[in-house]
Amino acid sequence: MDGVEVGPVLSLDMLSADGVRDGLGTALIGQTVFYWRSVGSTNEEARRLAGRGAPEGTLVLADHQTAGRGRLGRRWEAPPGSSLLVSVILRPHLAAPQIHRLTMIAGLAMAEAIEAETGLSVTLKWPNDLLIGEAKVGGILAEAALVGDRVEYAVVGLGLNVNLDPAQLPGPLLVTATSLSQALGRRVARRPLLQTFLRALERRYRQLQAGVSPHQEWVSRLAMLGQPVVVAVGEEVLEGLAEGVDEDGALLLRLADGSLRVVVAGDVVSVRRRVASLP
Ligand code: BT5
Repeated sequence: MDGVEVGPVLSLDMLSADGVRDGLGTALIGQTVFYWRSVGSTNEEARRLAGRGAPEGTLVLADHQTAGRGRLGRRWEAPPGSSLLVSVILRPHLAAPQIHRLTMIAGLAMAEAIEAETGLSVTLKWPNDLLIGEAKVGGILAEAALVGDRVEYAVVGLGLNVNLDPAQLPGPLLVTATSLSQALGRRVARRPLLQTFLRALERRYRQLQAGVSPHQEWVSRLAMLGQPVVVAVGEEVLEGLAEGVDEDGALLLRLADGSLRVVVAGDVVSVRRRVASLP
């Protein structure tokens, strides 16, 4: 036979608007799907669509981004076809400071989906990373348009390294990043994983809208609580004990002078290992 045989794994890996809707079984998330082979940023597209009145639950999906974004203007890197690059438009009943709850439910939903589809264990790293072991496998970027103190709409973007070798990523990410295929030693079909994620996200979003807080479950998945950490907050570098996180996702950091610092946004740059002293 000439040509490349499209085996079951390969065809389930292919993304399309119809393919994602097929057998999805949600009532809200993914009822409207926009798919691009290549786009600037799915979050940018979702914001544009939301501003023009796109319905809640609209999903924006791409196989490649030319300007994929992380927080604070950072880049999200993904070779074409290697990843899940998705953004969901939501119109939650939340006050502005509660927006991080969307990052919590997206992280929990994706962790649950990865575990169900692959058996891999996933932890979450404050404020918005998904980890396998100590390496970053995915990240979440939740953005909101505000009217006063209320969220008019939110876009929850998620990038997940599915089938990639971290050596394909720029320099330093070789050591800090991983992918599902690297952790498993085999490729993973993206479509079933995406559908499982969307179902989990819908369930968790409905609970959130009904007033159920994801905080406790999020805390139980966080990688570094109770440990000494180094946190970058803009130009400032803070060292302390990661004592907890509050309901809105801020990190509670106990500093060396005994005071408690509430860190609303920042990055944990390292987790200090305790070195057991020798007798
Ligand atoms: C994030 O930001 O981790 C959120 C990433 C969200 C990306 C999705 S993709 C779909 C949607 N559309 C978008 O335009 N964005 C969202 P942050 O915590 O700021 O982390 C960014 C940092 O992660 C970068 O500065 C790199 O160090 C690292 N990084 C970039 N690409 C990576 C990758 N593929 N795997 C692991 N780490 C990566």
